[in-house]
Amino acid sequence: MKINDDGLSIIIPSLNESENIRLIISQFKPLLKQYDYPIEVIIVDGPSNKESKEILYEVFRSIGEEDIKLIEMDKMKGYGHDIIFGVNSSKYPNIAWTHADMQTDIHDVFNIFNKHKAKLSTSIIKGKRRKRKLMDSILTLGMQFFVIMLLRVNIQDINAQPKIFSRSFFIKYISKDYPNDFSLDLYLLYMAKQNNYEIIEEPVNFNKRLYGEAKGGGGSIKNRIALINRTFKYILKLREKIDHSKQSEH
Ligand SMILES: Nc1nc2c(ncn2[C@@H]2O[C@H](COP(=O)(O)OP(=O)(O)OP(=O)(O)O)[C@@H](O)[C@H]2O)c(=O)[nH]1
Ligand SMILES: [Mg+2]
Repeated sequence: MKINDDGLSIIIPSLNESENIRLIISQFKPLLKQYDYPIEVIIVDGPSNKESKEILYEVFRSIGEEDIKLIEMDKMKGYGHDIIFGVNSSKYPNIAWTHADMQTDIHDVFNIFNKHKAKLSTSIIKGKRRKRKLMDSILTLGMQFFVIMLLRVNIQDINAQPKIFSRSFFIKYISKDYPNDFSLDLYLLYMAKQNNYEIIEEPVNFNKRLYGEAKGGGGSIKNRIALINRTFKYILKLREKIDHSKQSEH
């Protein structure tokens, strides 16, 4: 049936997002029935702190919406692990992930999907953040440089949200071997490039975090250094994997 070919599963990882959860759910709710395709939203919550869990339960008690689901992780397994767990629990042929930090406008997920959904059999779609702080843009460009030098692919603004892709791409290239941490976004885009998928970028605004704390590369200098360190290690690991597979081809 045509309508189900367009269905969209949206996975949202969250960890200690406190009031952001209330905001994100209240923004999603009116949008779920607004389009002519089915939508499900899956929040995958890590072992969040007490304050965040209380808000989460309060929101879900009064949600009255079966298309918004909650999955809770009892242990800290990582951003990548939790997103993939959410994807594996989802049902529609098109998949998106975005963040619960309210820095990416959730309308972007739908606007971008609506505009490009016909191209998902050969493309991955992602946001590209505009109007960022100079320091953040430099960090992003630095990462892009290392990726070009070491992996020989040009991927821009790796951590911009949302990411949108088909389930067939996920099953073929992502589901079997993925990083459990914040490198998942890089892995997704790298696998797209490696397998000749086009990466389509759409400009998105990137807002300031109002609640909760950054766990990835944003916020403090310490976070940024940790992100550079982690990403660099992961790029080297990916490179080793490529060298290894090239050797075994010969
Ligand atoms: N389920 C789950 N969610 C996570 C985990 N780590 C981070 N998140 C969520 O993943 C998203 C991205 O994390 P952020 O803390 O915003 O990291 P970031 O975007 O690199 O940092 P900023 O640029 O400051 O926002 C947010 O929605 C987090 O709540 C985790 O281990 N498990
Ligand atoms: Mg964030």
